[in-house]
This record gives sequence, structure tokens and C-alpha cells, in this order.
Amino acid sequence: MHDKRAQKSTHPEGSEVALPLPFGPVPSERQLRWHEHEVIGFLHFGVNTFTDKEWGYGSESPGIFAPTGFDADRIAEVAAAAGMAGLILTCKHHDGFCLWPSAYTEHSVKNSPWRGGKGDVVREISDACKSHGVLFGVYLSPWDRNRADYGRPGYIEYYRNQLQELTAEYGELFEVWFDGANGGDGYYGGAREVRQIDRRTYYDWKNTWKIVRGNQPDAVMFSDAGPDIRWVGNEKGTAGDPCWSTLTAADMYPGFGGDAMTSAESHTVKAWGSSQEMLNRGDRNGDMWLPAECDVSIRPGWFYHTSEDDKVRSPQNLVDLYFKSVGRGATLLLNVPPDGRGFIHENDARSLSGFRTQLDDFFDVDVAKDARITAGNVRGNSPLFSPENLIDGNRHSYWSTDDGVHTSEVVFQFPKEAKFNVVSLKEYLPLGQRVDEFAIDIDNGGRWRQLHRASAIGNRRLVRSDVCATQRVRLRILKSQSSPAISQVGLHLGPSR
Ligand code: FUL
Repeated sequence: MHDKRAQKSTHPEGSEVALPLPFGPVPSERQLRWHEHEVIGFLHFGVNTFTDKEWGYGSESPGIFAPTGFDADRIAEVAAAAGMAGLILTCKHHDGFCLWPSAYTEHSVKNSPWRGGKGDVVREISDACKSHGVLFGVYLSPWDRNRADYGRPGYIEYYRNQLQELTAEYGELFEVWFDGANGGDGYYGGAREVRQIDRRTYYDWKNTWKIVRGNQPDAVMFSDAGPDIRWVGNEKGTAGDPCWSTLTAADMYPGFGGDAMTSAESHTVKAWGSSQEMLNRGDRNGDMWLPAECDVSIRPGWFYHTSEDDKVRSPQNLVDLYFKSVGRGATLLLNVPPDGRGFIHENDARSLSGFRTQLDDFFDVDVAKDARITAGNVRGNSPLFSPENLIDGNRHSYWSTDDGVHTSEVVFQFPKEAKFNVVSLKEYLPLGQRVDEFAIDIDNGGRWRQLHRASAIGNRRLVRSDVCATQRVRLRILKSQSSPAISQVGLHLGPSR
């Protein structure tokens, strides 16, 4: 269902030609900013780093949290060098141990030997992010296996108090992450039992989220169900193809993507086969802008384990993930867990740096800029919507067609053979996700040969191929819900697969 409200056309100042009307749901300002981030880092750090576990039971002594050389600057520096736009820290994982000296519990760094009980990991990471130009975000696990009151109303007050501390006392946040894993066995203040909660109602999310909106109006909130960013339905770092940025999420909530669905929910997702599949691909007819974030770890586990030092993803593997996440209109949230010393292990740092070098090799040069460009149709024949906008490097300018012209083409003519193995496309998002299908053709001895055909463009669509050498490239918009609005076409040559 799309927004059928009557929309008035607007004319930019001094122009006779009206702007195209938006189509369907459109992103908010905060979502638009987030779309630009592309690669974000995730830091899983806490008691598990010292117990060699993935999920702490909740009974761990704060005394075991003892990094020998914690260095937030070194972490932020590695992230910045890797081109990560931001870092999200697990301030509290399911074990309940807090990396900041929360006023509401003793189960925190204030009872650890680290920095003599005066330390604050959240503060040090947020400060280091600031000095390295990296944005900062927080993860606060809704599930808490330490708390005696988990599962009762009192815990909600505790959880909200902590959300208040993190969102009010650590400067500007760009993202707040709500994990879906919730309920099961745990320490629970010594009860050592199994506790289940109703994921739909227990947290009264609508009101809990207000704390974040009040303190951090520019931050996006992530969960299985938004409200700003959705889980991509797997932890492999790959978005569906296509992966629409729209979804109908009214009945969804954090934890929805897990296995525990009510029969009403199973009904909602029946058409997709599973909720994970729905999250992975999005819904072309969805009524909300709810783009996907692809969380994945650089190692098999989320927390650091010495035994995985030789299982770190290679730069090539990370580049492949980039193409399957960012290249499908989503964001890559790459976990790089600090080790027991308290910084990113040398093997992980080396892979990250190789990853960045390869991406730069791809995208530093754009041969499309050398082309003469012609389009089948230009909106009102106005320079405002000229196909030249496709190569001006400006995210806010775009090529568009007259109203009613939903299929069209753009031809890039080169003075001499252009070589590339990646095509990069960007839609102008403030007008919604308009294009259903497109194709890329190359001139092969005077005849067009189709290189690629796909559905959906969105924030970014990367098409990887063998190296092409040609004097003409053509983009065909085969199906669009409205006049297309494309803001970028890039042609790049990078390392072969
Ligand atoms: C999952 C958690 O259970 C994992 O430990 C990790 O934090 C991952 C990002 O989300 O749901």
C-alpha cells in the first residue's frame, strides 16, 4: 500500500519545471544520513572476552573484566583507517555486565580491577571516536541474565534508566541497537532458572523508544522491526537480491525475526516463507521506509577467542560482503571484537586495512566521468534533471524524466575504450524507491550486449562483472513506478574476483 495523500508539485526557484512527486514511503532525514555510512564497526567486548564464551550466564564476577592494555584510541584509529563511519559498542550484552559505571547496578566496571574500578569503557570509546572523526553508537541488550527482576515490571524501569544514562551522558549517538535475542535460562540474581517474556509487550517499546528520541533525535534505532533500521534476517552479512528498503512493519517488534512467532505473525510472513526471508528482501509494496543493516563478525564468534585468531575473514572475503550488503542498498555492520588486551587483534586490523585498500582500488577512479552522456528523455529538457548529474559526484542532483515516462535509457559514450568491472548506481532517495528493474548494456562491436539485469537500485546498487572494455555503456530503466530519479552512475575498475 502506498501513500495516496494528495501531493502538490513544487517548482525549484527560477525553474519552470516541477520536481517529480515522491513515490511511496520516503526516508526520514536521520535515515538519509545513515544511508551514507555504508560500513559501520561493531565492538563486542565484556566479560565474555575473558571467559571465552559467546553468551555469559549472568553469574560472572566483575572481577574477571581485566583488559591488560585497553586502548580506545587504537580501536578508533583502526576503525577510521578502515573507513568505518561509526562504531557501536556492546555497553551491556545478555550477561548483564555493564561497561560503564551505571548508577543502577553493582554489576559493572566499577567492581572490576581495571583502572582500579574507576574506568568507563563507554566514555573512553565515545571520546576516542570523537577524536578520530568516527560516530558512536550503543548496544544495550534487552535480555539480562544477571538481573533478579528480569521478566518482572521492575526490570523495565531498570532497563529504561540505563537507556537514559547511555543516551543522555555520552554525547551524540548515531545509532542505538536493540538485539532480538531474549529470554531463556540464566543466573537471574541466583534463581538459576528459565524465564520467558512476551517479546511483543514486555518492553512497551513505543514508550521505551521515546527515551532515545528525546535524548538523541538524530540517532537511528535498529531492531528486527525498526523503527528506523531493520535487521537483515541473517548474521552472514548479506542482503537479499533484491533488498527493498521498504517493509510493512506495523505488527513487528524487536525479537520478531527470531523463531518464536505467534500464529498471527506467521500468517503475516506466510508469503515470504519466513520472517528472516522477509527481512532479508524487504517488501516492494511495504508502507514504511525501513532499510536493512547487515550485521556480521570478522571472526566466527561475536566475542574475541584466541582459538579464532587464524579464522579472521580475508580482505577479499570482506570485499565480497561489501558487494552483497552495501551493493544491495543496505549497510554493513562489521564486528571487530577487542581482545583480552583491550584492542583489535593484529590479524583483524590487517584484514581491515587490506579491505580498505581494495575498496579504494575499486572506487578512487570513476571512468564514467570521461563520458559524453545522452538520455532518451530529460525532464522538461531542463539542465536541473540532466543526465550529466549522474557523474557530478553530487548525491543531491539527479537525472529524471517527464511525468508518465517510466522507461528510458542513458548512453555513456567514451572518446576511447573505457575499462571497468563494477557499475555503481544510486537512486535519489528523498523521492522514494522508484525503479523496479534496470539493465546495463555494453557496446560489443557496434551491437548492444546485455551485461546485467536486476531489480531495485535504492541507496546503492553495485554490479560486478569480468573486466569490460568498451566505448559505449547503456543504462536502461525497464520498469519504474514513476519517472526514475537516478543520482549516480559510476564505472570502476578494481581487483578481479
Ligand atoms: C545476537 C546476539 O545474541 C549475539 O550475541 C550478538 O550480540 C549479535 C549481534 O546479536 O542476537
